[in-house]
Amino acid sequence: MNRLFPLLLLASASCSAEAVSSPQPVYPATSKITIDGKAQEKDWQHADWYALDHHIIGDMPTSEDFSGRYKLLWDEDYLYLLAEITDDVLIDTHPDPKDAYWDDDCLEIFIDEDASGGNHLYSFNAFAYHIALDGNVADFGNAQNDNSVILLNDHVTSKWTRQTESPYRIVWEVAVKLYPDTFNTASPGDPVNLKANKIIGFMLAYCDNDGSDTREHFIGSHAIEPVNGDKNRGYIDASVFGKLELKPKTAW
Ligand SMILES: [Ca+2]
Ligand SMILES: [Ca+2]
Ligand SMILES: [Ca+2]
Ligand SMILES: [Ca+2]
Repeated sequence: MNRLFPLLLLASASCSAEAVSSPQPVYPATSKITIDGKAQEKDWQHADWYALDHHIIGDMPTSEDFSGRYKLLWDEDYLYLLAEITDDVLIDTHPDPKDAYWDDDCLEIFIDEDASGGNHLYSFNAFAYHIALDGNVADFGNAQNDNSVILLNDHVTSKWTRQTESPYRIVWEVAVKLYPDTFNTASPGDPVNLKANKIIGFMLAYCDNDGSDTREHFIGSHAIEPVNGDKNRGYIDASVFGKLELKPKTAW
């Protein structure tokens, strides 16, 4: 066989539209990840950065106003996220964690455990975990109205640290349990055990407010095709998420 053939195949694949939507590889942690808002684990040092730079709502901020990037790892029990966020003003003006949580600064992690895509607004086909600065985790429940916000604090463990001077560089470390679409609040069931080669629907975003009535910027990890000019589709439609592929054990 021509030794160049696999290379040529690879080159042509990298030019195809399919390659653009290739899953992001996520490598397993080789030792315990401690959720302390510090990226001191050697696995974090090895993992690749991904940009958080796709516009969803508002204008594009300057890098001091908001900028962000993230890394991912996994083990049997958790998907781990390390987000490095720069934000000039940190605010949480809605003390009720179920009230307009998207208009406070918050990190939003979208998870579709089976990468099915599709509507998840009032179902658990996928989750939109809004992690507030105080650590509360809010999402819509499965009642068909806007008052169905529930807290899912036991799905997500998080801790952040920051620099003392603005613009603050925040290191936000998160462990997420992945629940299947059979989850419901009456009988939650168990989160799935993660395994190599699993494909997961995933997107990350940051809601940045620095003192306005509503959030000033909403910036995400993946480009979203607008529907009637609206790119804020992640909380409704899991089909706009990207995909992750959990990779087998590595020695880095
Ligand atoms: Ca840590
Ligand atoms: Ca800001
Ligand atoms: Ca799903
Ligand atoms: Ca802010």
